[in-house]
Amino acid sequence: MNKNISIIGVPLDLGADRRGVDMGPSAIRYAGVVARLEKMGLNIQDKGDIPVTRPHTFTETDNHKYLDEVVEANTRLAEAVSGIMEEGRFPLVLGGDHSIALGTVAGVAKHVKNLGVIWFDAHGDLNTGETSPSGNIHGMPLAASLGYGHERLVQIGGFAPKLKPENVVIIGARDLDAGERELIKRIGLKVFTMHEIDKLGMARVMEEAIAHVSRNTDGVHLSLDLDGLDPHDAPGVGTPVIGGISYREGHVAMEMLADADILCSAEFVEVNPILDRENMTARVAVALMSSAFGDKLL
Ligand code: HAR
Ligand code: MN
Ligand code: MN
Ligand code: MN
Repeated sequence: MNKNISIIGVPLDLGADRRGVDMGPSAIRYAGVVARLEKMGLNIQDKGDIPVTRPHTFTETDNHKYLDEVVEANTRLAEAVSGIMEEGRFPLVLGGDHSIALGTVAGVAKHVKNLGVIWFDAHGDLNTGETSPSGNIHGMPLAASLGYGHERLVQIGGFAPKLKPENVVIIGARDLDAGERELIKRIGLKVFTMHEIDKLGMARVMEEAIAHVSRNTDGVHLSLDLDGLDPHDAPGVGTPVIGGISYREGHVAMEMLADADILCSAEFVEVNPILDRENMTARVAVALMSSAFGDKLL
């Protein structure tokens, strides 16, 4: 596993159209991410935050809120992540709303020929402008990375698609819109909903998920939306959905990823300290990161 990690924050909330998640990177740093990972013997470089432009007024383009600003921030992020990959380091991106996956995946996919993705989320993030009930771009990044949706989102980083459907798994889904279900069936996307986690257990789900995403890939990106966890364990998120992944299930999932040694990049998104209790969700994010990087109890 790559022990040289570069952290980059993205204080973006425009993709969620809700204030607070822009403070996610600060909350995660306050929860001690750098010290925790350094203690594990990892070489950590904190590159600070990507500049995000906040508009004076609300804008919407074809059911995409703040399209210009989201594209601008993600274009910058894609360049920064690509630079980190070029240096041979592991990009660890702190969100910010989940629209930042557009930039992270673009930056990573530029350097990994067949990129696998594990997408932990209560949601599918598989909407397009046509199917989105909200116009919020954080509900669209997985679709766009697969090549579906607004051309400006699909083309972030200057190439498309970034991902093949057979190299992607979603874990923890429990709130999928009609258009998302339709796309999942049409392209045959592998989804482990809460039903499979309840029935099989997280360990079995992770065995299958890891086998699926590492079969024909050269590296795997972890995109972890904190709302994939149950709101009891991660209350500081903008769109909580009851009945989610427990802290312990998330923890063992991360340990299994570390043991499989397949990750090339990761992002932890949707931490909203305004809605949180005592920075718990940021602290959960840091704990999950340390497990994903191989922290052991003994
Ligand atoms: N599916 C809904 C939409 O598109 C809700 C998305 C909520 N978003 C996230 N992303 N936090 O996972 O608006
Ligand atoms: Mn999400
Ligand atoms: Mn979500
Ligand atoms: Mn454990």
